[in-house]
Amino acid sequence: MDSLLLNTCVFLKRGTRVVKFNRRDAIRTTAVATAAVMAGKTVNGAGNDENDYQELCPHSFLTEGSDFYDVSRGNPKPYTLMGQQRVDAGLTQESWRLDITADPFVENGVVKEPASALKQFSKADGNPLNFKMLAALGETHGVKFIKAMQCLNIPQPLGQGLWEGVPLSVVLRQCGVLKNVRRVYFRGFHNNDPKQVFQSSVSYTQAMETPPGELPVFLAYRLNNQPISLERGGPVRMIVPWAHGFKSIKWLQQIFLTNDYRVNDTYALNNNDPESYLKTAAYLDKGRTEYKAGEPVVITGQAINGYSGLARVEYWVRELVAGDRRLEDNAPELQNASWQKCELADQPIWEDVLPKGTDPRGILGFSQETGRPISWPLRYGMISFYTVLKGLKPGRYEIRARTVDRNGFAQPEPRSIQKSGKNEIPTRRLTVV
Ligand SMILES: Nc1nc2c(c(=O)[nH]1)N[C@H]1C(S)=C(S)[C@@H](COP(=O)(O)O)O[C@H]1N2
Ligand SMILES: [Mo]
Repeated sequence: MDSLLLNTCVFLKRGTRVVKFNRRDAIRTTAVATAAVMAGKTVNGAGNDENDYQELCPHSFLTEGSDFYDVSRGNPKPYTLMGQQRVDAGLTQESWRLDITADPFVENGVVKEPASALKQFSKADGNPLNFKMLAALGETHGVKFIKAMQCLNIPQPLGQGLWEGVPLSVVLRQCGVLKNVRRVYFRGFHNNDPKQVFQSSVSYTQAMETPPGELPVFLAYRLNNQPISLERGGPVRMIVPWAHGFKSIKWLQQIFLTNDYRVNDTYALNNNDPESYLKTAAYLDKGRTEYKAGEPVVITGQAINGYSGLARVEYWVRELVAGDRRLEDNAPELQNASWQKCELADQPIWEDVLPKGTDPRGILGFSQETGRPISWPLRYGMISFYTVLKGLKPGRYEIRARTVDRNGFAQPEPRSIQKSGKNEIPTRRLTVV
């Protein structure tokens, strides 16, 4: 199995030797570890038995394209098209074409002047941008970085990839002088059906002026060092680093420059906040629901390092007694509970988790000198967390986890409104018998 599938934090100490597993091994090891734990042994190298290990981070660091949780509209979904239909839809590298056009839109009292671009690209005019042109820009201006994909509406990260492509600013510069452009829209292939259009946007400044140390919006054509599969939005997909998934438009075929400053992202029509940034939040893994007394209970999950950064992940064990109510996230019991710190996964051994031949010094967010990330966890990436509970008496329990961001806000705050990022406090229920 290829090195891509190596997990991040299954570096379980076996004496002084670090043992690494690929995912298939990890599944097997989980069984071994569970058996070890069931036998009442200790975990995480803290014990005196050198052969004990426990699976504390059951996630591969990079997610294979086919393993992402898929969130796709369209009927039929573009990736179900085969053969000639796929070519006709422009969904192969050879047939892919990109329009970049200016919107003539004006509206009395709202938008005074139409947007314009010195040069436009379009299929209609016989001069669209093609894959070769994009790849040529990538040779001199290419960027790559690691980003977690997370749907604003789903309480579980979709996956994390090493994305590679060309900054939107570089592509837009091919248009020469732009006038009256306040927003940049992108659309994918949607069966040529206006009702199916799913569009998203960034402001002109967000497209053109990446602050130092920040990550640019870009047109991606590689994922984990492979062409992006059609299922993952290839041949070319937009990636908006700081945003939830709905800004990262798949099957990209149109860029649309407009002077309409309003954020008319399709996602907003379902009451989602189109200007929300990736939310710092913890998501608990599912796990066993029953344990024997004396058996350690392993709690694992993943946290997104969102816009406001991640200070720590915490957990709270609530013992349930007869008559206990269901607690809302803002219940005083929760707010006054004694939250404890979870362990965060260490950095992986980069050469083991990156695709073969990837020089980490060339990844944005990594030092060009040392090849180590400038921050850990990675900006807009995710990190595994875990804790091992010991000595739980027989009873029923609820385990909760939450992040605390760099501003001191504990999840779900400051966004109690779930339409700006699904980040309720996750809860796992279990019984000790
Ligand atoms: N063209 C297009 N792009 C799209 C979507 C879509 O339905 N059509 N879904 C968006 C949403 S809501 C999310 S969360 C992400 C999901 O990306 P994934 O399927 O690669 O995990 O893609 C985004 N890009
Ligand atoms: Mo989404």
